Amino acid sequence: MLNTSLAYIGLGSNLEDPVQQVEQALYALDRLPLSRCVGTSSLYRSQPVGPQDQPDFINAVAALETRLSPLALLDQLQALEQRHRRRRERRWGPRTLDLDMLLFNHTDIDHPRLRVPHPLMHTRAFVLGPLNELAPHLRLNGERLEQWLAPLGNTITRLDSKRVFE
Ligand code: ROI
Repeated sequence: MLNTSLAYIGLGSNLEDPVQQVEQALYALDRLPLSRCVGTSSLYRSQPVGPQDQPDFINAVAALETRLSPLALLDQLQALEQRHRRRRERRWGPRTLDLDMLLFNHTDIDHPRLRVPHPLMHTRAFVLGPLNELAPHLRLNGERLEQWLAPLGNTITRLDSKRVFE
């Protein structure tokens, strides 16, 4: 594809068969307009960060080649969340599908609807772990992902299944 950007998308679910929610969303990302999935991490299980009175999460990260603008991609991600019957209820509560734009090329975006790099990604093992599997060369603020991961402890478990788009 010409004029493509590379975006990294974080996926998370802890309701209604989370493994299936995440696997279906990985396929759906590959079918977004002007986009294709060029890499996916394994799936990872972890305890909830934030309120503990909710089920464990399944997380993954996908690399998406896209000709969409960042905001057009955000619209597509939010529409996909809606198709997974996501209801925005309490803050940091359980959800059927959460899609976060983590990175978009090397662009910094500070828009009322969208901040990229995702402002909390360097504090979250459930994002950094799968991202490091998929793109170990990436750096955040000049530091390798492993260096951001080290102080966070070993809080995520990799599952066996893996989806690849080629
Ligand atoms: N905790 C984990 N482990 N994984 C998530 O995807 C996740 N998403 C969230 C909150 C509720 C902050 N905690 C999470 O939105």
